[in-house]
Amino acid sequence: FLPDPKSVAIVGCPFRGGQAKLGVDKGPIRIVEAGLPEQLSELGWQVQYDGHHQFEEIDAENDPPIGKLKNPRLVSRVCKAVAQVVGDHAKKGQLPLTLGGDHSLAMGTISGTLEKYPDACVIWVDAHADINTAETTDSGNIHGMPLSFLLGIGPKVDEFSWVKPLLKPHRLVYIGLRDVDHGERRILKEHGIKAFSMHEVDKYGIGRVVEMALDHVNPGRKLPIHLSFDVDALDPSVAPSTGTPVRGGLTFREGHYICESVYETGCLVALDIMEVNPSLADQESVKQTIAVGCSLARSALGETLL
Ligand code: 5AB
Ligand code: MN
Ligand code: MN
Ligand code: MN
Repeated sequence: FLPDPKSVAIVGCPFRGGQAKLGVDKGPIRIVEAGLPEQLSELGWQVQYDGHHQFEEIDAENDPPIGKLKNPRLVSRVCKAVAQVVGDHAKKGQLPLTLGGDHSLAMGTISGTLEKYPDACVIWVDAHADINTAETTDSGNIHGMPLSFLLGIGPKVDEFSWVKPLLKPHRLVYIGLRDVDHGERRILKEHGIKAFSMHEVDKYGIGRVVEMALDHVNPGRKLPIHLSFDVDALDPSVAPSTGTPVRGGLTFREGHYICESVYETGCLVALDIMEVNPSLADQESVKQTIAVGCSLARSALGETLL
């Protein structure tokens, strides 16, 4: 899908409005400081990095909840801007690599991808399903909801009417789930959305799981792939610095294996590395989590083991 020479555009998104914890907005800054742009050039990619995305400030007083949704105007405005930037890079034949920031941003990144590639499929690697609706959410945190908007599930929220419900349930697959809310379970069942939880990873091994996941969303390996990777899919011993860690996650190798396998399909057109929060945990853990964010991105962009 991408013209030669391959070109990646790093979209740094220092944003935390989709959840309550401070610090996740520092994730992209630390990942770039750790040398990701240079590492990707070394892999042979042309790298465009124009600094981090600047988001206009909306202060909390001007952004009261809409129903249960917190910071709705801020999240909506930021995601809309991200959709534009990601879509523009994709249209230029570049692979947008978005660094989060919290996972509400994926409402923007996937909207941007679908603008250029309407038949793209989404591989969502996460401990959580991020598919709550305005009705089912308990927390009101929009980072737990982006997929419901992209799929057009749940009550319409005017503020988010710009999000086109272009994602079809059979074009979405999960890997790594282990903390799914009740309402979310019902939605997954009702819409027949395929999910490989940690139970399936244990049962079949990551090799079979990735193969089955790809067979489901991309049977002939002919469709473009958007890979959205929440680092909390990894076990907290591997990626400790994240806002909503859940034990029993993917090993270091399992996470990288997913990225390597997606690269091998030759179909990857967009990548998100989300939810790295350098303000959580001790300095050693922070360094480790940032390094994992970088190495996941390198694996998805073709760093080979041999
Ligand atoms: B993340 C929870 N389901 O809706 C909610 O980190 C957690 O982007 C969402 O996966 C976690 O608040 C969102 C309880
Ligand atoms: Mn998560
Ligand atoms: Mn997530
Ligand atoms: Mn999280």
